[in-house]
Amino acid sequence: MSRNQSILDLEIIAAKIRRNVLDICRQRGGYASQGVALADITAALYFDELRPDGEGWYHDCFVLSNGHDAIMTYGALAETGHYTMDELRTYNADGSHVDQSPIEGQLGFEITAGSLGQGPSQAAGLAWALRQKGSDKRVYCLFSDGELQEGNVWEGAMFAAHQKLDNLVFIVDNNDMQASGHAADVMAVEPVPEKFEAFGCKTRRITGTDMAELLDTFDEARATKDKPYVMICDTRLWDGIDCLQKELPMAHYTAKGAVNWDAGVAEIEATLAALEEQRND
Ligand SMILES: Cc1ncc(C[n+]2csc(CCOP(=O)(O)OP(=O)(O)O)c2C)c(N)n1
Ligand SMILES: [Mg+2]
Repeated sequence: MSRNQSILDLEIIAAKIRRNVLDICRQRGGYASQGVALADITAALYFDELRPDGEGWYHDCFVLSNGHDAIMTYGALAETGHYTMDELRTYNADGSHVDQSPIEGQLGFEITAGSLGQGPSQAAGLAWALRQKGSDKRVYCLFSDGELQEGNVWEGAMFAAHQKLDNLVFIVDNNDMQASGHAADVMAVEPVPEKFEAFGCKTRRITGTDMAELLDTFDEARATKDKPYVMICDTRLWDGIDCLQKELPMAHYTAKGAVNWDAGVAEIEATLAALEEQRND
């Protein structure tokens, strides 16, 4: 399929999303490590995979299940122009409408997702309803490895496979991290692909940070018939900003004073400059 954006263009957008995430979170703290790690997935989704509806929004649906990862959506929707950075800098402030875990109806958010584990089944229901209505809309749902420990996720997978929902893509942020430590230590979730395969889904394990691989995976998902598709993305917190990954590798939540934000910004600015130079060559 011909792409809307080149790989390099998307990598530049991902770097800008990472920069936005730092800018937003450094004000009062936030879920910066996830937003940074998921920037490539977010760039691919909002700038290539989700089809525009011609009215300023998207024809396809993105369902965020792990509400705290809203920061990745905010970072991207600043680049699309749906939010301003001034607005987003109120993230985590009393009285701000830019919630850390948004509620249904806020621009960019299909469901209220603070209570984890609810997204996959709601996305499966949405995909089923759209198919019943004869719609060609596709549904993409991001959820986390921590959520894999919840039964509702597997009920959603079972339903989606039984209904042959090939308009549904699950994107798992398989970062081996949950609030209280490594998922492998708290309650192991692996082998993730084999589990979804056993439920009747088609799967592929990827890094989640390689743009060419991401685009190829979305292509494969679109070409898959009669099965839901599951992308298992082995991201690691802070992927794309090495100095912060070294400084605070396990940071489910990043407090305002926990990291050297200036160093992170300097590194992402350098990455962005190098990518832009490559584009101008
Ligand atoms: C049903 C439910 N149980 C517990 C929580 C508290 N909680 C918030 S984030 C989180 C960690 C979940 O793991 P994951 O989403 O993989 O964390 P991340 O990789 O983003 O750090 C937990 C347990 C919650 N929000 N909802
Ligand atoms: Mg996790």
